[in-house]
Amino acid sequence: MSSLPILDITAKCLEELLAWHQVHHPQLSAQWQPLYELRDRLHQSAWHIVVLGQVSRGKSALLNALYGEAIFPVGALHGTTQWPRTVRWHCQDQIVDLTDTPGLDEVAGSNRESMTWSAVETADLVLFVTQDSLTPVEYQARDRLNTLRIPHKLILTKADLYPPMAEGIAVSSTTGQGIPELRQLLQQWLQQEAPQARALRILHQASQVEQNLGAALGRQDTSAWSWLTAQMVGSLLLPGGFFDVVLAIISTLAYIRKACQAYAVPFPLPAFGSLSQFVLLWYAAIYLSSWQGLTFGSELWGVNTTVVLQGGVIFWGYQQIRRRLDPYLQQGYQWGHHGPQRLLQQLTQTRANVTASG
Ligand SMILES: Nc1nc2c(ncn2[C@@H]2O[C@H](COP(=O)(O)OP(=O)(O)OP(=O)(O)O)[C@@H](O)[C@H]2O)c(=O)[nH]1
Ligand SMILES: [Mg+2]
Repeated sequence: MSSLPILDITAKCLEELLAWHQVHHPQLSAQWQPLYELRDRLHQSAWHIVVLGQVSRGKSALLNALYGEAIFPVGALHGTTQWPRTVRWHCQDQIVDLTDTPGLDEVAGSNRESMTWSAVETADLVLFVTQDSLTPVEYQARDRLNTLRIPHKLILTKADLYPPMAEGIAVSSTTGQGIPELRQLLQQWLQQEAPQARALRILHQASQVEQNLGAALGRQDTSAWSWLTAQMVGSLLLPGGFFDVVLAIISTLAYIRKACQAYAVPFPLPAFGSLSQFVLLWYAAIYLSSWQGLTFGSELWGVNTTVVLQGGVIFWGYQQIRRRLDPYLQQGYQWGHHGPQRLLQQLTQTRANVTASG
């Protein structure tokens, strides 16, 4: 892997991806526009730390304790914080945007909860605040953080009132217990882990954008039906099995080429070898299905059985080709040298190696 700083490598990956989409997928720009926002987030100089938790857990009081001043309103009543608010904080030599958020479980607070999750979406680190044990709502929120791959630290507030849990960092905003240690821990995390965490998180989001785009490309590519129809009609008109197979070869190659163009992956695909085994068998089936001796006489209840059999074989073949082709198209598109998935895989692997050797 290159020695460029990790955020620069990631930014380069997104730049290449954007350039690629501008050329190949201008018609689907709405799908890949979010990549611009992700690229801009990579370059932000301030780290974004967001507090998350149920109402009255002491989220605002915790941020005040970290900041060293009472800047966020604190209150005994549920729902003191009603919308996210961000304050710039200097954690020694690191610049941080600290965001306070409304609680997760407010009565009739779904709007506030969605504001909270929007803030969390752009976080580099989440301080997940609880007290003495996790409630079902908190388990759900933690699962969601894990699914979104958002780095988080479990903070047990009100340590002056509650016994500590087995996991988590115990602090008290009232007595100041554990606050200097938490500041120290955050500073260390920002210095050592934040760049990689941001890069991985943004690549994960970028690969989701890519997946949605891949699905949109798949929906847009309806060329299989036109080639299928062309081949069916051609087979009806052409005299025998040999010509049917020639027609099948032409139409499948044209169809696969068209699908590759739609996904902007190279043709022929590297996976063409394994697909070709199926296609060869299918050509044989088309040839045999045109052979009168295989069918039960040429007419059954007034219907030409050769036509029905051959039509069925062609239809089935197209379905199978599409089924076999889709993963390769998606994979080639997703994991190609422009793909964030590939970089994500490399970075995760590098991290695993570093952890193993350390
Ligand atoms: N004893 C003790 N009380 C605390 C501590 N932290 C917060 N509190 C109290 O807990 C109550 C809620 O604190 P907040 O910081 O407003 O809680 P919040 O999670 O921001 O609440 P919402 O904004 O309503 O979601 C207030 O009465 C605080 O004084 C603590 O460490 N120890
Ligand atoms: Mg609050």
